[in-house]
Amino acid sequence: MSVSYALQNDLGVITIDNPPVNALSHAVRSGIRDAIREAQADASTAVVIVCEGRTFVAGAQIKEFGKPPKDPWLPELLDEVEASEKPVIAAIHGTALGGGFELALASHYRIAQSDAKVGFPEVKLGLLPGAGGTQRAPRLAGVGTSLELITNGNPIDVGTANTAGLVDEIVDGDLQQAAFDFARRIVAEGAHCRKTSELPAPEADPGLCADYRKRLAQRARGQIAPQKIVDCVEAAAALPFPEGMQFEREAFMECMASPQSAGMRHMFFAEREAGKVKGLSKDTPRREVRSVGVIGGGTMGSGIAMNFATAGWPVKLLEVNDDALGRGLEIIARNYAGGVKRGKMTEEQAIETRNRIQGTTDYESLADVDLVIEAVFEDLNLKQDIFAQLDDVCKPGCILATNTSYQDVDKIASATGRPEDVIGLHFFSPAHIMKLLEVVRAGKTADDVLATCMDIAKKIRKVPVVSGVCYGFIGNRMLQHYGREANLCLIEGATPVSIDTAMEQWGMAMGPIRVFDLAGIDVGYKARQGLPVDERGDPKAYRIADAFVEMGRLGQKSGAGFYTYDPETRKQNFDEASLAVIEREAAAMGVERREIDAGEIVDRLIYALINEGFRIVEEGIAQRPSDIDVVYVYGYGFPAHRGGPMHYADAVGLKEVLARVSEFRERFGDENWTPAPLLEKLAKEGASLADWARDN
Ligand code: 3H9
Repeated sequence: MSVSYALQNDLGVITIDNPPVNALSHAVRSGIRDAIREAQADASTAVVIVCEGRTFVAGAQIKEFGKPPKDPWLPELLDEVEASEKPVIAAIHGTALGGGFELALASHYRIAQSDAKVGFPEVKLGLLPGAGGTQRAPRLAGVGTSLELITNGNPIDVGTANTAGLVDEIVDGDLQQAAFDFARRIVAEGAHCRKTSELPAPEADPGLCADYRKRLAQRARGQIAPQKIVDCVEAAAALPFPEGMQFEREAFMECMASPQSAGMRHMFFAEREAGKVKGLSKDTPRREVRSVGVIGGGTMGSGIAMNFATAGWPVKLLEVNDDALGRGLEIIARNYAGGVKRGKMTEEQAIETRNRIQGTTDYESLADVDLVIEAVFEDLNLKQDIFAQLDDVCKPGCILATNTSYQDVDKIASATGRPEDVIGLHFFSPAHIMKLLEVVRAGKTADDVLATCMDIAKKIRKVPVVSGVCYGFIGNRMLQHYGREANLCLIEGATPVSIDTAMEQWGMAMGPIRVFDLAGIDVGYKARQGLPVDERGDPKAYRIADAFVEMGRLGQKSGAGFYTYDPETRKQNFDEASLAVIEREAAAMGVERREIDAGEIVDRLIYALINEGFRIVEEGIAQRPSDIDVVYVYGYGFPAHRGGPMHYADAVGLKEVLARVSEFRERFGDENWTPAPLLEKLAKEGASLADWARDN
């Protein structure tokens, strides 16, 4: 039984016990309704709602979304809770989220443990609170607080909630006892059922609502739910409660039916699924990691070191000499100072955290660490030399990780006498901020090394995704195809502005040409120079970039790349000179430039990404299609509301994807556009990737 009811002396106690997070499944909703009804008829003077396990109700049961609704529907259930003739007290511990917080707001009083949190994360699922949250919260906390709470989706601590009027009392110690005492006290004081819905409507604030609409249009570009949340909160001030509820319900249903929410709900489960390694049992032993070494104090190594120091680990940062080490420590100090400035930590915390990172130039000092991560530049010989040295100095059982983006982790492992201890941990720049961590399982990586690294990833607040070994792993291997199409569109007739605008309007956080400039176009140039000409690929896909590099336009860092950048403001500009270079290179390659519309740009870039994604799935480089979605949303700025590239392919329909890929093959040739066999197979069978993933 997920909900039980008991009359305990003078109090009715509803206990919700639906692990892991007490989600409001159909059984829980029915159980609460039955319990509330029973309480009306018995000798109880008040009703207390408590939860077993680690948390109060964390929201609706997301897995039931998209299925036919079953009575009682949450809004009606909460109306019934609020209509109770005996005071209802919600006793909150852990997190009261979404529908769970709505249950608390429909209760007449809220009492919470001091470390509990409350909030409305619905917006992160492409939804809005659909059981009165947008109507009740503003009546308690006002329009401004509610707008912020509901549109950003992050939970707040109960202290803040108490100040805002959303929680009545905070307790330390035994919550249930405190809730019973509270209930008896209010009954003794003659307190009545305080109905949030009967509170006066909050004061309207059209200026603030307009401001939010504008900000959200930028911050959550293209997303429906945030705008609808503003509409609903505005309605709370303008309409009587029942009509406000009706307004909220219609907005909720619209969001629920949208592909955006389907994409974001997919991402919620994809992120949690990615942390599970197929074939690795939950009780795989872990290695103890008490200290960490990082080799390389460049931007990447410094960011990696920060992750561990911030999570509390002592870190040794190794560089080749004192100058390089000084520069690395300087980057770290600057980043932490930035954190203090942005209010992320106090000055003291920054100093304490920074002090966990110790510089060294001596490999011997890595003798006692439990995990080493190498983050030097992409040169296989250099990496192999480093791993041979690590093999000499590191203690047995130390995990030896490489942050390589492209190199063969098996070859790096072969430089040691203990390949089972070697793994890839591929961070994304800036490493102390980006959430994604590709965990590269090499041919001989031991299970306990992999399991330990998956745990560590979560402790440093990353989202880990396991990848097999191949050139570029999951993310960068796919990116090559996306980047190639961006470059080809450029030479064939598009401009940096038209490409970036098309991709950003479609939802990418940053257009590809801007990304090239940000990363530095000399990086690819140097890599190509190291290859024989016939291994560099189609020159049309890199001739323009090479021309810019040869002019000294390396990207943002040199003040110009595809774009120019104002030295003072860093404002990006696209100038005639840049266009002239593009036109000149196109002419030199014999390409007649043409108008390319946004639809073609988007489809070529995204379908190139997807087609390679199918190969990665088929080869088993990714464990499952949804892992690729996690890589792209958390590592490459792919819009979460499109659910990642592989979910997007399913949403479009694989038949249609195949048709478009085949059309591009006709127009642009086999080399870049031969459909992946798995795409062809599933499209012809009328199946989806999600179907395939269920069976594989
Ligand atoms: C809503 O409420 C709409 C209403 O306004 C209106 C309705 C009409 N449903 O995250 P974890 C699973 S929308 C189903 O790893 P943690 C999760 O998949 C909802 N399953 O734990 C995982 O399963 P598995 C608004 C859920 O300790 C397991 O629980 N609420 C749900 O790191 C553990 O989860 C939210 O969006 C759910 N609602 O974090 C809250 N929640 O073990 C979403 C979790 O098989 N949840 N699961 O992989 C969270 O934010 C976190 O789970 C929480 C715990 C903070 C609670």
